[in-house]
Amino acid sequence: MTTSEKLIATEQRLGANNYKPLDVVLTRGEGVYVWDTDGNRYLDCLSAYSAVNQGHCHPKILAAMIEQAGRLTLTSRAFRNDQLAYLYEELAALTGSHKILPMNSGAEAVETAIKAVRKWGYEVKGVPEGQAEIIVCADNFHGRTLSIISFSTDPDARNGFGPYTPGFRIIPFGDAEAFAAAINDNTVAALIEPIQGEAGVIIPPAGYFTRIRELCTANNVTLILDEIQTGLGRTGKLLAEEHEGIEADVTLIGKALSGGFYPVSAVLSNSEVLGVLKPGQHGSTFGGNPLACAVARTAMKVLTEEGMIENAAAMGDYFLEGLRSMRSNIVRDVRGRGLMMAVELEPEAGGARQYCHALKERGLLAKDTHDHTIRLAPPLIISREQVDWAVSQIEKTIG
Ligand code: IF1
Repeated sequence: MTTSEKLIATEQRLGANNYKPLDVVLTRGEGVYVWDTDGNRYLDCLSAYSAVNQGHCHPKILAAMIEQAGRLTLTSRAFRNDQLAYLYEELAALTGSHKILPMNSGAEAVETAIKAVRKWGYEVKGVPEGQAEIIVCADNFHGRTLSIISFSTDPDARNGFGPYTPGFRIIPFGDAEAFAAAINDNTVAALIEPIQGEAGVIIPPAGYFTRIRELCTANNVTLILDEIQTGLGRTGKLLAEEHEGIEADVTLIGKALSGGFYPVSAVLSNSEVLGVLKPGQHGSTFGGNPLACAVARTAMKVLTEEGMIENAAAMGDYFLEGLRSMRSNIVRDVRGRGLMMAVELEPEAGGARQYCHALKERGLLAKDTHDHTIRLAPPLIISREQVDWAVSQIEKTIG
C-alpha cells in the first residue's frame, strides 16, 4: 500500500464518517498550490472554504505565528494580553465597528450574535422575555451547532438532531416582500449571508439588501450579515456588503481572518448590540487569545497591503469571463462575485462530483455542492496565467 492508501484506510477505520472527502492526501501547501503524498501538485480552488484567501502557508503569517507562539499563546480572558487591543483597533479601523467580540469558529460567532441580539431585544427593544424571533433564509448555511441547524432547511444538516432551538422564522432568500411580511413586534434580528455559499453561490437580486436594510431600520430590527465566507476579500471587496452599498448592524467574520493558520472569528457590531453583554454572560477559553490575535493581525495586514482584495476583483471578473466563454453543453449557469464562483451543471450531466474527480486528475481541486454545482474559490493571490490554466482544465473536463 502507498502512504496515501494507508492513511485513507486508517481514517476510514478510526474516524467518524462525517465527511466524504476526495481521496487526495495533501502534505504541503504554498500559495495557490497544494501537493499530495505522491508528489502531485494541485491548484486549490476551494481555499478550505475561503479560509485560505491569503494563499497556503503565507510566510508573513507563519512568521507572526512562530514569534507569538514562542512568547505567549494563551492566558484565558481572566487576564489581559498585549495583542487583543491591537486586533480590536485594527479591525475597528478597517470595518468601522464600534464593539468587537472575538471567538474561535464561525459557528461560535453566529451563536454569539444570536445570544446578543436576543438579549438586546429583551433589554433594549422591549420584546417580552423568551419571545425573540430572528428571520433567516431558506438554504442558509451558518454552521453546525444545534441552534444553527435548528433553522437549517438542509435535511442532511438538520434531521435527527432534535429537539430544536425555537425562535427562528424562515423565508425565501432574495425576496424582500417575504421579509417585510415576516417582521413582527418580536422580531429582534435578521441573519443572512450576503451571498449563499453552500447553497451554490446564490446572489440575490440587485437592490435586495438595500430594501432589507430599509426594513430593518424602519422596524428596529438588527441586520446581521454572516460574512464568514463572503468577507475578507473573497467577493472582491473587504466585505460583500460593500457591493450592496449598505452597512450591517452586526457583521460576522471568520475563516480567512487567520489565513487558515488558526480558528479565529469575531462578531463586529455597533455599540448597542454587543453593549448588552456584561461580565460573566458570555465567553470562551480560547476567544481573543494572543496567538489568535497575532495571527489575525498579520492575516488582515497582508490581505490589505498585498493587493489581494483588488486582485480578487480583477481575477474574479477574468475567471468568470473565461468560464462563460467555455463551449459546453452541460453547463446550466456560471455565477459569482469576485473569486466566489460556481458552475452549475445540467441535471442530465449526472452530478458535479464526478467532474471534481476528473478535475483532480487534471491537477485542480474543487468541491461540488448540492449535487449539480461545482464551487470555485481559489486563493485571492491567483494570477492571470493560473486562471487561464484553470479555465482550460475545467473546459477540457466539462466541455
Ligand atoms: C463544514 C459548508 C461552506 C459558513 C458561513 C458560518 C460558517 C460557515 C457562511 C461556520 C462554514 C464551512 C463549514 C464546513 C464546510 C464549509 C461550508 F459547506 F459547510 F457550508 F463554506 F460553505 N457561516 N462553512 O460558510 O463556520 O464553524 O465552520 O468555522 O461544516 O463542513 P465554522
